[in-house]
Amino acid sequence: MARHLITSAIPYINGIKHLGNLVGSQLPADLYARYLRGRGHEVLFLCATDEHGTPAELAAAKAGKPVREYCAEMHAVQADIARGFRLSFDHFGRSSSPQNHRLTQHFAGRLADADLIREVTERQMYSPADGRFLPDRYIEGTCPNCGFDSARGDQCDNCTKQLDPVDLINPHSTISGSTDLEMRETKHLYLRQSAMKDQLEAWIDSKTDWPVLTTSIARKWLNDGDGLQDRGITRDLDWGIPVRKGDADWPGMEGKVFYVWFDAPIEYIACAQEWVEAGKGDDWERWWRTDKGADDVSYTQFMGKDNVPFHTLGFPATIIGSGEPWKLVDFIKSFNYLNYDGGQFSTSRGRGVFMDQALDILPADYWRWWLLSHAPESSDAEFTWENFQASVNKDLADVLGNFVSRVTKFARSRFGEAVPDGGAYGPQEETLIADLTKRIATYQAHMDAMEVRKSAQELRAIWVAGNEYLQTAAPWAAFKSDPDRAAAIVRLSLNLIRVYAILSAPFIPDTADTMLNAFGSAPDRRWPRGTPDDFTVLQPGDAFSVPENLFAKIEDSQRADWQERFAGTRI
Ligand code: B3M
Ligand code: ZN
Repeated sequence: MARHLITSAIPYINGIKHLGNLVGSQLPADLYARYLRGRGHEVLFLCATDEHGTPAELAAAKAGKPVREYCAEMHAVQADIARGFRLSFDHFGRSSSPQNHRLTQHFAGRLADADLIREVTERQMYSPADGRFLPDRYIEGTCPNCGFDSARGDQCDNCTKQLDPVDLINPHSTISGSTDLEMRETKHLYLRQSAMKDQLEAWIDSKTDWPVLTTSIARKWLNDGDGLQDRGITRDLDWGIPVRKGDADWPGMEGKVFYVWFDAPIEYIACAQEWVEAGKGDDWERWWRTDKGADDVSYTQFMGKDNVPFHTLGFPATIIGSGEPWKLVDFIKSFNYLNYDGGQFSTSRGRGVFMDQALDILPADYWRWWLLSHAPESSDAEFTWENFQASVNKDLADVLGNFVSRVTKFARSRFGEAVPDGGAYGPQEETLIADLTKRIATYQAHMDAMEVRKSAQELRAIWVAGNEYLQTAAPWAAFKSDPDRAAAIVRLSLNLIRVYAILSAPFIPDTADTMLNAFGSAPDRRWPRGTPDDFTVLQPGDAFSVPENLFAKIEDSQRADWQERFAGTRI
């Protein structure tokens, strides 16, 4: 038994996530967490909402709510949807928690003491009417390139040109509308990542087993142009973690907050503290402090590829730079993008299927299966309704659902609702068991390596093996001439349902529960190895019931209906 710390990239608070977000971090992290728990390991699986930054402030303003209230509400909404998808977080925290405030300020203090932070004086737009410096996105004006009249300070949405607020013609504050803007000097903090380049590079070089997608992105940032750049870690916003040096004020930094990407990864640690505070655990340090036992922990992070630089360089710079014995990540599993029906999923444009909408139309397991079995691992992947319908109908309904239904219904009709006896298993069963022993070992190897698609393929092959066995053994035919033989086949097949339930639970947890519940309230959930003893767990005489149909097929009319409903943009 080992200890595994698992974190998923923490989703932004500003709105409900789409299926592309889900499959890029939270869902595969959940798959891995459930698998490791199933194997009997000790797991701490953490996620949270990422609540700071301009997007949170803007979304709250759009919703007409104070940002604190907006974040609390959206956190509850996201937590509820996460439960709906059966994401089995041990804690779903908040980056705005007091724990994260303290810890972020603590790290900043340590980095300053280690001379890894420098103060930079910059000239920035100041709005006397608003009484504050304005971040780029809070300034709008006419684009000097195309003449579009509401270009943002950082970019023109019309011609996509990257802009600087000073480039804008007739700039104004989006808060007050004031055009009385002036350039003033202000100070910001920069994390001296450049001073840590060699250390970070050596660390990345030591990760020879990491996916190329992860290390190539890190190396690009380490060696692009002038090499690793120092990074601004403060912003002029109201909402965020106030800039302090540990417990002390930071002269000149009054009214500023830390940049969201500085405090968000620190929430991984703070979240473990929140977990303890919530009474769900009693010791967070044994997960996070290498001087308190975390040396034995294997730590895996899950994220989309756009998050990789912050996790391979930014956060490690914070951890290493602190000079304290914090746990560093052992493995980063990153994902490409999932596209939607010929284009991109887009939160800002409301394009695609969002998590709440998905659950409105079908149970979580349908989505979990499709998304995981099509995870964008080696390249970007695409969701189409045709493909979704085909996978659900073939894999779930025809293969797994059909097996369970045929076995239990046949068993009940011939032998009643108890496992029949029928004596010893024969050569057909031995062949099947030998095949399953191999396949389960392969499945485990893929799961251990977090090869999500390959794991799904092998699991499906394991389901197929059962169907093929049933087809050849043909208990309905045997029943006429040799009822004992039919009973033995049924006994094996009922045991196989239990084995399938446990193996499939990481992918389709609700269905797995339904399958296991067919055998009473407390069936043995020990992870199977596919050896003969797995097929004697359910004994002759043990009661079972016929579960309800596990999966309903998606009809062409439903598919067409959804295709149309989700063709446009979310309002
Ligand atoms: N919230 C970006 C994202 O959701 C960001 C991840 C933070 S992980 C510390 O893709
Ligand atoms: Zn423009």
